[in-house]
Amino acid sequence: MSGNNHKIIFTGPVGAGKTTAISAISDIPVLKTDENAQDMTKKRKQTTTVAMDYGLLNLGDGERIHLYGTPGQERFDFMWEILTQGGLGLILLLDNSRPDPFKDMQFFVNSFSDFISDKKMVVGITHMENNPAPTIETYHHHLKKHDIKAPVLEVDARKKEDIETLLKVLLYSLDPWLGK
Ligand SMILES: Nc1nc2c(ncn2[C@@H]2O[C@H](COP(=O)(O)OP(=O)(O)OP(=O)(O)O)[C@@H](O)[C@H]2O)c(=O)[nH]1
Ligand SMILES: [Mg+2]
Repeated sequence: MSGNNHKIIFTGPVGAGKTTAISAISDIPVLKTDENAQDMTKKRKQTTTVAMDYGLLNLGDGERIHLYGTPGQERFDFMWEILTQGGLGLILLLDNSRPDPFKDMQFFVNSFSDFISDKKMVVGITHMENNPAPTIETYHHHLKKHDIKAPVLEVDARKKEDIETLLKVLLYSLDPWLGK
């Protein structure tokens, strides 16, 4: 993408809130590819993304942010590389209520390591209001241990202002003019 069009990718495990977050901030009805969830996923929620989400955010002055969400399930990981092409930055959402969110973080950081190595990433931790542990500081610690520089914020994917803040932090780290 070029000019005034920018592409941001949301990724993370099942139920972290990727589809919800894109829906919270998109200026257009989100293109979703949710299907009824089966087996393990169904225990957590009814539907799951099988290909991608797409939303659009107009920043004004003709600047447009194209928002792409990946499926969380590993069996759809063939979409991950396709969806990152031409992207400027990555928003990694992690669900603090999952059994081992650090393992999730490690898994996604590894899966997107090529992208992260020359692009920016921010991390949003969801479901914290009911699951205060692990803390944001512990996430910082883990990232530092792996020599990864990325801001970590508590967010609720259902709250527009939370996702706007997360996106702003990412855009600001990419280009202070975009993050204004
Ligand atoms: N309590 C709580 N619920 C949240 C929070 N963030 C998101 N949710 C809910 O968690 C669920 C997330 O579902 P999705 O948005 O479908 O998750 P996803 O990451 O797109 O999942 P897949 O497409 O299956 O990979 C929704 O029911 C949201 O309303 C949060 O911070 N707290
Ligand atoms: Mg989804």
